[in-house]
Amino acid sequence: MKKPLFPSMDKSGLYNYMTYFYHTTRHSLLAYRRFDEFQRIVRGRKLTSYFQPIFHLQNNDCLGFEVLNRPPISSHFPTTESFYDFIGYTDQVFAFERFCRELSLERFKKAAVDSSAKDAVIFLNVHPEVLSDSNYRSGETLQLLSRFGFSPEQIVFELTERQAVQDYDAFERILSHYRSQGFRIAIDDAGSGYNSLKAIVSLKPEFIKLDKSLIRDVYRQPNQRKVVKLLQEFAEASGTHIIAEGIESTDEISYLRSEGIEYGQGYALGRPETKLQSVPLSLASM
Ligand SMILES: [Ca+2]
Repeated sequence: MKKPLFPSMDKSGLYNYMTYFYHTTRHSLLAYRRFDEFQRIVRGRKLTSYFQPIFHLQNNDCLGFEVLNRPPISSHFPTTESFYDFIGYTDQVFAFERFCRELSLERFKKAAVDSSAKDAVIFLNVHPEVLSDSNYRSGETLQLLSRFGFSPEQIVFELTERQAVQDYDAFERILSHYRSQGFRIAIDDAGSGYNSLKAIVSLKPEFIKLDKSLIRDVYRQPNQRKVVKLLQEFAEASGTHIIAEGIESTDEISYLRSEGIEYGQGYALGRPETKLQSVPLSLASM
């Protein structure tokens, strides 16, 4: 009797195929369920908008608020990061950003009622590619602002280096268009990698937000102190404002104040809240 060339082939081939089929089906099903959950969150406007204050470290004035939109925690999205990572893999990035822009402004307006904060600067996180989207360039954001009674001078777009810009010359031209309308730009997470430094030099932002990894225990970390000093000198020479992010202790506040760092944001000053907090938590007691 003729023996099969590879006796185990048939059996393991079928097994491998079934395993592959099982995993891809399960994966697709999971992706479908997550997409369904994502749509449910958007349609039901189930994101919560938080406002984290940014203060002048020298005189305690509130400069403005960064808006953070967070989804409800669920088994499909156990963290905010997992929710935003998922959107990045879908074709919904632009539509979702547009939705968030509107949600952020609407809720800020609501939160600012009966508050002196209605003229505060509003920091919005945006995907660099969204700014290149023709809908935005044709004035959709301006229409949105006038609907809620805000001016472009109140808006700062925060660009993170996590979504790196490819063509800086082209992007700089897009930013010029926004600047001519009064909008300003912040480079987020600055000092956390090479791209943020390139963005700072190429895009000439109005604000540089120093990454929390530079700020953590900065007063006792000589290398971090040097980088902060360097960025501070660069900012002063180029007319840019510095915002130290992720400030969590009074020692960090004291050090940054003594070094003349202009603005600060972090838990030690104010947590992200659904209400507007325009007095710093710990600066007032110092
Ligand atoms: Ca940010």
